[in-house]
Amino acid sequence: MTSKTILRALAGETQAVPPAWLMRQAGRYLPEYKATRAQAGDFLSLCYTPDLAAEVTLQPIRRFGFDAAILFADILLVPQALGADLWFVTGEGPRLSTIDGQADFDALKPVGAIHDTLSPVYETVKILSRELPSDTTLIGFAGAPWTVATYMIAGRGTPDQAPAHALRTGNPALFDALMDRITEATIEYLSAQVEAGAEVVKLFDSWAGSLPADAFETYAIAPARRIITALKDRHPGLPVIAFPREAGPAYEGFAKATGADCVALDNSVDAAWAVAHVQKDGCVQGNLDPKLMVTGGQQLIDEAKRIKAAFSGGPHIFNLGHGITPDADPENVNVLLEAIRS
Ligand code: 1CP
Repeated sequence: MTSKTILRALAGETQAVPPAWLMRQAGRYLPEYKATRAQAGDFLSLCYTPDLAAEVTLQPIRRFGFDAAILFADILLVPQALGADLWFVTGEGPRLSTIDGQADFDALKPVGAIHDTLSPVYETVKILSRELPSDTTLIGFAGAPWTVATYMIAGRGTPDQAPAHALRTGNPALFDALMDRITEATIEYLSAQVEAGAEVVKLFDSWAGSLPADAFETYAIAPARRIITALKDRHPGLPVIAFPREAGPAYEGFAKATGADCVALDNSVDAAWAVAHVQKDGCVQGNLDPKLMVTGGQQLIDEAKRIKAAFSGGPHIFNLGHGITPDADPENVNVLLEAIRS
């Protein structure tokens, strides 16, 4: 049996102390991240410079001793590799060229071309698999097709994903062709990460919750199933974490329907409900409110202990319900880890 506690949880083992990592654990709440980012010049240069991307991935491991490291990259590198223009506006977020009609889709590159852009990411994975401590699990990741499509269609983050919904219902043939292209690219991208040394992969479907019930199967479940099936065919035994954020009642059955080994829960999900309806099928990850990493104090300790206790009867990976925010206090990470490890 492996000494890697994350792999043990993903294999279905119940552990007295759940292994822990945090979404966005490499990020702007850490002064050392800001320093390395400044050295890189901008966010995309950081993503595409393997030594620096590996450095920021390792920073939270050195500082806090998390049980997993997540590759430093972004879900929007795949659209860029497919030919979309991508840039980041400081203080605002990502901007991309949009997909408005057939001509924009026809201008995208074929799936086989993605490695030309993404090969530095695989180099980062190789560095990390050499340099990580032997008990730290390396997680690779990609965005799920629906979430990636929302950014490609709108050209930016949107509160309600309205442009993607308009294309989905107004021009389903074009929308489905785009979903297909992203799905196939995601399979090749994650497969290359695994070949480079990623031990687990995670699919981030951050906007799954905006899909109406009658579209959830087609655009959240089916693409995840296709990706997970293809990856497990090529890499037997590869553990996969799926994060259909804000899926609500559709969290139930998601692991079985997609083949995921673990479902990550956002912080709107009630733990008692999740134990009965999600953890019954296997490992769950989550789901502390990221705001507590800002406010800290006894409330952070109590909530961490409550979540640990709630999921203690089955396989559990401790995490937040969404990414840690730039205003979080790094000292609260120590408080959190002490609360769940003591
Ligand atoms: O200024 C900066 O330094 C950029 C902030 C930042 C960071 C640290 C962005 C821009 N991306 C990242 C890294 C990142 N993104 C990781 C690295 C590993 C880690 O977790 O430590 C990961 C896994 C992601 C995933 C990601 N990017 C998601 C899915 C998860 C989620 O948060 O819902 C999404 C939606 C993105 C797009 C994106 N990239 C960056 C921003 C600010 C956004 C959100 C944009 C928006 O919707 O407005």
